Amino acid sequence: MSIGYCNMIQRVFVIICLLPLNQADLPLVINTWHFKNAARAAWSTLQKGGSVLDAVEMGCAQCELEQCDGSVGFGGSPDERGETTLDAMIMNGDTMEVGAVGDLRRVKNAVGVARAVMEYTEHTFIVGESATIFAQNMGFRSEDLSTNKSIAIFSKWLQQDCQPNYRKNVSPDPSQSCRPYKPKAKSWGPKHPKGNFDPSSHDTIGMVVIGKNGQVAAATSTNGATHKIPGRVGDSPVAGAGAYADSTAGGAAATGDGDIMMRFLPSFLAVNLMRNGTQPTTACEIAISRIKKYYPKFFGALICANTTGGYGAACNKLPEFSQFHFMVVNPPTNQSQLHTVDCF
Ligand code: SD4
Repeated sequence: MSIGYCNMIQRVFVIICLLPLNQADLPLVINTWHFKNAARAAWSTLQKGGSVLDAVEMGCAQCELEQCDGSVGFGGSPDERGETTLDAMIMNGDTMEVGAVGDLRRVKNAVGVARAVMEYTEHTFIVGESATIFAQNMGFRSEDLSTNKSIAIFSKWLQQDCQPNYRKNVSPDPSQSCRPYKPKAKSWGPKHPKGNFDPSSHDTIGMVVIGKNGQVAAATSTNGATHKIPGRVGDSPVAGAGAYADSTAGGAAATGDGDIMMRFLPSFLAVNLMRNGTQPTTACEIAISRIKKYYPKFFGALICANTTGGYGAACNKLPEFSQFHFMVVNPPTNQSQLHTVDCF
């Protein structure tokens, strides 16, 4: 064998050794917060031969059933009228199809309805009462989403003069009084008020699943912001904001103050950065930094994963939010593991 030939073999060997461990690190399930059973549900769906779409749907549906942290599913985040309404989306990174519902009423399985929008219509996003009618027609059960807990949260809020709320520049003074409100003529308040999102009580599930061959799906489900104005839809069901999936790059999902975050499409931005080779953690950090520049006190976090099984997360540091937890399942352990990232 000539020396040249040996060198070539050596080089090929080195190159093979340096390649990312694609197959070894995939499939991958990653989701926001400590929602372990959601990660498990997605993983077991994959193990049973389900697609990445089935996995993200089942993962988020698990949280809807469990009412994860009271922020997902029925019986949480009553609005100004005391009603719980749901937002959810699902995205297929192979076909770039999206199904989403916003302000969904009286149907518990919001991510299931989002999937139905994707599978049974040419639309992307259906909202409000019409989304409920669509869901009923598709065979979803219609039921009251209120619970004793959501009724108690609402009553307490009424007793404390509707504090906190999301109104501004209205009279009577929304920081002291309930509605009805009217627009205030002059002397509007600060441009970027702190916001009413309480990090301790807002935990949307956002999930990304990467299949063995790098297929990407993403989904979200939430009951949104507590005491929101009726009809308010957050970032979670908006493609590119709440989540994004692209099988040529990766997936991302957000949690936090959706009213602010949706203005920056952080999930889209992070996926686009990963497409250009940026590592997942850095992609998440850049997307968070973009928002931070305008809203330094916003509450939010992002999870990112690429098609070779790399993953990461980032969050905006606040006095009451210094670390963000997320779940990961991948080989070789096949176990759901809690990860923690320090916010910056
Ligand atoms: C929303 N982003 O409706 C959701 C809420 C959330 O962690 O994620 N909380 O704005």
